[in-house]
Amino acid sequence: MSLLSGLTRSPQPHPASVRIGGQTTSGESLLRCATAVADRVAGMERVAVTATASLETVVAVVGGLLAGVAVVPVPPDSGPRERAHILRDSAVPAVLAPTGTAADPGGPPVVPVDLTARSDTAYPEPDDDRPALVLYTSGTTGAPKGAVIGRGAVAACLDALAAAWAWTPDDLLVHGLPLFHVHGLVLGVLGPLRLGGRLHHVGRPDPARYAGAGGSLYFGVPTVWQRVCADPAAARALRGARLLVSGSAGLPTAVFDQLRALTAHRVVERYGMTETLITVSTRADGPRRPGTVGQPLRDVRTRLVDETGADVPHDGTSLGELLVRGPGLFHGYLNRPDADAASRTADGWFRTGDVAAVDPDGWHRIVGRAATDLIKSGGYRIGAGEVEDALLAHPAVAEAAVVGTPHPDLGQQVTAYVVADGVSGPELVDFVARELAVHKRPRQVHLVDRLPRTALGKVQKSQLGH
Ligand code: MLC
Ligand code: AMP
Repeated sequence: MSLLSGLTRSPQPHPASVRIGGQTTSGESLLRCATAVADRVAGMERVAVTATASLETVVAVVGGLLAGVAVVPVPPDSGPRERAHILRDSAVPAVLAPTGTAADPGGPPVVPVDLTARSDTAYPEPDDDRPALVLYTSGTTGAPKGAVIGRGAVAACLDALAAAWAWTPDDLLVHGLPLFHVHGLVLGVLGPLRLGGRLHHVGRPDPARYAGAGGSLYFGVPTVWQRVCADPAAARALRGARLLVSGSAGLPTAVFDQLRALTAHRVVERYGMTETLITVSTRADGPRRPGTVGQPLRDVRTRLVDETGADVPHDGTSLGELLVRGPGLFHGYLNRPDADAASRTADGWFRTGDVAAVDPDGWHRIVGRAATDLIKSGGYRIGAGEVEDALLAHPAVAEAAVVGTPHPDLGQQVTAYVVADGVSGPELVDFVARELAVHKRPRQVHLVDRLPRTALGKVQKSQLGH
C-alpha cells in the first residue's frame, strides 16, 4: 500500500481534502500539485522544507514523499545558528519554500513551491525501508540531531493509531500544531493523507479557532487543552466532537477533569517520541484514566529497567527507565553513530530516557525524565545544552546552566542561571532569540555569583530552580 494511500488510492471512496492558511484543496489537486514538486526534486536523497503552517508546506512534504526523497522540515522561526546547522548536517541540495523566498546566504538554492503547477507523472512507491523524514530534535547537549524516520515506521504508526482511535475517512481532523514535529506533521498531516478524510489546520492552536472548526477529531498538547479549559465557551463547542487527543507532554489530571466537565469528553492520551513515533495510547473503545497514557500500540513492546539494566516489575508502582521497541523506531541519527549507539541497548531496545511505572495490565504512567537536561515547554523538546551554548557565546557570559522549572501554562519554562559581567537578563534573552527558535529563549534569567558545583566541578542542577 502506498504511504499516502488516502491521497493516491483510486478511486477515492472518501475524497481527502486539506484546509490550511485560509486555502482549501481537494485531494486530487493536492496530489497533482505535489507531483509537480516531485518532478523538481526526484533523484535527490533529501530535500529541506521551510515548514510554515501553510499549504506550500503540505504540498512540499507530499511532493518529496511521492518522489521517494527524504523530507527535512526546517522550523520557520529557527535562528541562523539552528538553520545553518540543519542545512549543513542534512547536506540538502535544495530547500522547498513558497515562491519569492530568498536562499540563505551561502546555503542551498530555493526550489519554489508553485501552488498553480500540476503534473501527472506516476512515481513507483518507494520501499518501506527508505527514509521518509529527517526530524531535527534536541538532545541533552550540543546541536539538534537529525532523526531519520522510515516510511514503514510512519505507515505502521499511523495504522496502529487508526485502530486505537477508530480513526476513519469520515473524520474531520482539526489542529493548529507546528508542521515540523511528529505531532503536527506525522500525525496531523500524514495521518489524514494516509487514512483519508479531511484535515483543517487552523494556523495556531487557539481555543476559539478549535471551537469554530466543527471537527470530529482534535489534537493538542497539554498547554492547548489547558487554554481550552480557560475558555469555557470554546470548550463547550467541542462537545460534538468524537475524540479529543492529548500528547507530547504529560496532561495534568486537573486538566483532564476540567475538560471532562466542560466537554463531556475523557481525553485520549498517547505517549511517544520523535525517535519512536507514538508507542503507547489509550483507546477510543476503552477506559481512559487521568495520569496514564494507556497501553502499547499494536506490535509495540515496552520494558522498565533500573540503572544497571535489570528489569523492573510491572506492578504499577516500581519506577524504571522505559525502553521500547516496535515498527515505529527510527533508523538512527544522521551523522551521529556515537549518539545512536548510546540510544539503544545491545539487543535493540530504544532508551527513551523517560521514567515510568507500568501496572500488571500494561497501563503506563510517565512520571518524568531520567536526566534533567531535556525540557518540555508547551510540548516543545528543548535541550538545556543547546541554550547553554547559545548563552556562552555571549562575550560577557562566563558560566551558564539551564533547567526546566514549573510553569502554569507551558508545563515547564526555560530558566537560566548565568554568571556574567555587564549584561542584563533581557539582553541575554534577546541574544539567544537571535540564534535559536522562539520557544528556546529563557523566560527567566537569574544572574548569580557562581553555580553550585560538585567537588569534581560538575554543575549541580538539582540545586537550581527551586
Ligand atoms: C516566548 N515569548 C516570549 C518568550 N518566549 N517572550 C519573552 N520571553 C520569552 N522567553 C513570546 C512569544 O514570542 C509569543 O509572542 C508569546 O510570548 C506567547 O508565547 P507562548 O506562551 O510560547 O505561547 P504560544 O506562542 O501561543 O505557544 C504555545 C503553544 C506552542 C502551545 C501554541 O508552545 C506550541 O505550538 N506547542 C506545540 C509544540 C509541539 O507541537 N510539540 C510536538 C513535539 S512532537 P507573540 O508576540 O507571538 O504572541 C512530540 C512527539 C509526541 O512531542 O509525542 O507528540
Ligand atoms: P519529542 O521528541 O519532542 O517528541 O518529545 C518526546 C518526549 O515528550 C518524550 O520523551 C516524553 O518525555 C514527552 N512526552 C510525549 N508524550 C507524552 C505524554 N503523553 N506524557 C508525558 N510525556 C510525554
